[in-house]
Amino acid sequence: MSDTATFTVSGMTCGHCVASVEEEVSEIPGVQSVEVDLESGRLVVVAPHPVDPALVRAAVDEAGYTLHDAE
Ligand code: 9UX
Repeated sequence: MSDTATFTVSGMTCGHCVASVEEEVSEIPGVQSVEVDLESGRLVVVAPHPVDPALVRAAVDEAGYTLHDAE
């Protein structure tokens, strides 16, 4: 079993931005996979249990971008 959470990230403009977000979010304990789509800003986080959105927000902040709830 796993939980998938989807968010939107704003401020990314290049592949390095995407890599930074993926790296930071991947460091959240328990996270199994992270996918970021540059064009849409879609961030998909998969973990065994729901990840605290505050942790995702902090990780995205750390990378230098802004997290929004998925639309
Ligand atoms: Mo380069 Mo992407 O500064 O922000 S990593 S455009």
